[in-house]
Amino acid sequence: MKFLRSSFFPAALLLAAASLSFHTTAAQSPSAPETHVRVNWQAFVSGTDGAQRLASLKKAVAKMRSLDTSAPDSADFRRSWKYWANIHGYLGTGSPFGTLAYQSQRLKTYGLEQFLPFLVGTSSKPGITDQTPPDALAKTVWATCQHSPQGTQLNFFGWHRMYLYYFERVLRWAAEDPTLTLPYWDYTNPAQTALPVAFQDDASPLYDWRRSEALNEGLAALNPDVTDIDGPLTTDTNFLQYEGDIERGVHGNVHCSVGQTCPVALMGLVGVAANDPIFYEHHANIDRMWSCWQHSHPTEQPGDWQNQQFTFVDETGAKVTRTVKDFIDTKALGYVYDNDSKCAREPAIVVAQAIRQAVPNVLFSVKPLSLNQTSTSVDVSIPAEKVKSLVGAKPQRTKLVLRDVSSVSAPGALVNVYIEKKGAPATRKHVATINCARHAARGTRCTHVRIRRDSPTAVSRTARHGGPDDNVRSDFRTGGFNRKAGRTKRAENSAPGRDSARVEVDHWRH
Ligand SMILES: [Cu+2]
Repeated sequence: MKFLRSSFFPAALLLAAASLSFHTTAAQSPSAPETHVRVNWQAFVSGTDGAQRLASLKKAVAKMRSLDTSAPDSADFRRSWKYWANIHGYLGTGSPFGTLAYQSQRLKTYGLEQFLPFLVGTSSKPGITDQTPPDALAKTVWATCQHSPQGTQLNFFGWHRMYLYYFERVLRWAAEDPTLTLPYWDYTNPAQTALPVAFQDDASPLYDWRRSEALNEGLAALNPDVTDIDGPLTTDTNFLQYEGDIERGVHGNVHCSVGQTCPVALMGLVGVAANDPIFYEHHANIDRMWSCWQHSHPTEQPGDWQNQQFTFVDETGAKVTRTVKDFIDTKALGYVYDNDSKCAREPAIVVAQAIRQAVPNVLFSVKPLSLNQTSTSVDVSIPAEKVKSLVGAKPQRTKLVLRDVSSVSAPGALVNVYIEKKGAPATRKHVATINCARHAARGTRCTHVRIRRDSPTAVSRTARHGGPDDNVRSDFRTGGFNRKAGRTKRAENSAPGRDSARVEVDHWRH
């Protein structure tokens, strides 16, 4: 084995068990003309029509934004970006979310005044302003999003499904594209936790500057731990419990992670969150989680919550009042998700098996590795005989495990982990960004950061099937917060020589 080291740089703080997997995502086309398929973002922008789909979505968002200044009593205003954000929530004297002054004071009270610019704007960037519903219809539909009022029936899923349904119709109108279908950001897949690239382009209508800086620049990804829904999906016993767990768990985690923290505008503050285009791809994934539950609980009895009614506007600007009951079956609404049957990372039964055979065969391990550099590499050479002796007819998985990743660095530093086939830099793949900013205090120790490789990618194939060329390189790089002039050097407080990780390759048999 060999360690490659390059130039020096204070490294990381790490932690949090990141469990990464690659999924192959085939682009799907709608199977029946009358049913639209909401696909994950990667599938949406891939394939022969990917560029056209993305262009269509951008056109729709740009068009809706262009209507923000329409006459307040016009149908166009009711198809505007602002109007749709306001349906979810707005700030103003008539809003349950209070006024701009109220939310500003709240940030100060919480000691979060450094985030005030995201709310009130800067000298060059406009901030949120107080809104007044222009008419009776706006008074009825604005700020009606349903979020859990402590233990009662929520209709968090129901209201948001209706909201996306009508929003999608407005998108189609705005794009002049009847095939445009809202994609979802599948951050529940650990391989898709980065903010989709199209949202990082500051010239795009999909961009907003009021997001976590590192996420918005592609320097960090969501912590896959906070986007894992296996718990609720496999152990919750009824719909309302699941709905609450999703809302308070992954839903809130993503809002707070994208929007710096909570309650910080945009995404971190419910009352203004829907101003950010990523809101809709986030909520499409939340809506899919409802479909996942429905798929695995086909006989669950309906509850009273299904009789609740909500009012929206449609793509013509007309008022529509609908009952949640009519939004239970997405197929009847004209859409399905490309995946609502394999929503857990580890099906419950496999988890149970894994626990039973809890001890993996360790194929390879290295001594603790110091991470206090810009780039730290380690070659992983798995003996061919050892692999051969373990490979059976049953499916195999090889996991690269970073054990005991620990740090005394200040929060905010990031370490990116890559894997490549030895001698073939073109196969390099980013497999994780390790970031403990919100989850760890100084000196926190973190164990078992697992990077799972189980898909037929160039890199993992060799590891999966074994063989004499089963050599990969694991590569740790600091996040690069200092890339732009004037940027806070968040990594500068880390402690050279004291951050470390141990690399092992485990071979699991199921
Ligand atoms: Cu939300």
